[in-house]
Amino acid sequence: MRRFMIRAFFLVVTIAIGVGFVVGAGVLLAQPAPAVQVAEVRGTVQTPQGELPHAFLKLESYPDSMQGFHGPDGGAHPDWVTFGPQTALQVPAHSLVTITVLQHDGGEVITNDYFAKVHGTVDGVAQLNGEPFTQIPPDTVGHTWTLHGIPSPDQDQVFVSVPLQAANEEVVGENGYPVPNEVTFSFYTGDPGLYYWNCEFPCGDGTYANFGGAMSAEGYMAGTFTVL
Ligand SMILES: [Cu+2]
Repeated sequence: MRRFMIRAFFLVVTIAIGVGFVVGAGVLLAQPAPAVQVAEVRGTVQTPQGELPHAFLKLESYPDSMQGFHGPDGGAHPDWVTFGPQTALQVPAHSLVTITVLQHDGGEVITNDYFAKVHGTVDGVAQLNGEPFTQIPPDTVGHTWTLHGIPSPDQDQVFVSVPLQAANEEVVGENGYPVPNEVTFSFYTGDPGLYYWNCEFPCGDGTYANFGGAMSAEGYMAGTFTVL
């Protein structure tokens, strides 16, 4: 009888562990995209600062939140403009970072044409569909990708800003959104620190001259930039 009890005990434990594995695997597989996009390092690159790791990030910007980053039903704000798939970004310290943005949204006149110009990138240029540029007409800005610090004596100051040319809304792609403009730019990171990025085009709701809503919401037009 005792032997039977022991066997029964181990059988129950074995089944419990098995069920735990299946449930655990199911939970893992059901997870949405990771909350943080960690830059993919592809080798090193020779720079004036020496040989540095070359890290890549890929983002997209959309005129609404229905493309899947916020769930199939668009999440809490289906009509908000958004970046994705993540807005929390992580890159290595002392590296060359290259960001590519697929810009699927239309655009209008930007409030301050300073943000129609490229700032803080390698050689002060960015690429628009493969062509180098330093500025775009201020009335054709879709969004901007603008990285900045907060005043702090404890970390390097960083400022990078690149205008993302408005997509032609007359030319619609397979996913129902305008065919994107591909904007690519590179910049160097320094010591570790926590920075923030956002869009400087007034694409949010009416609060604060269209700088409300999505404009001030992490996960939409704003995010973190962790240098590790
Ligand atoms: Cu924007």
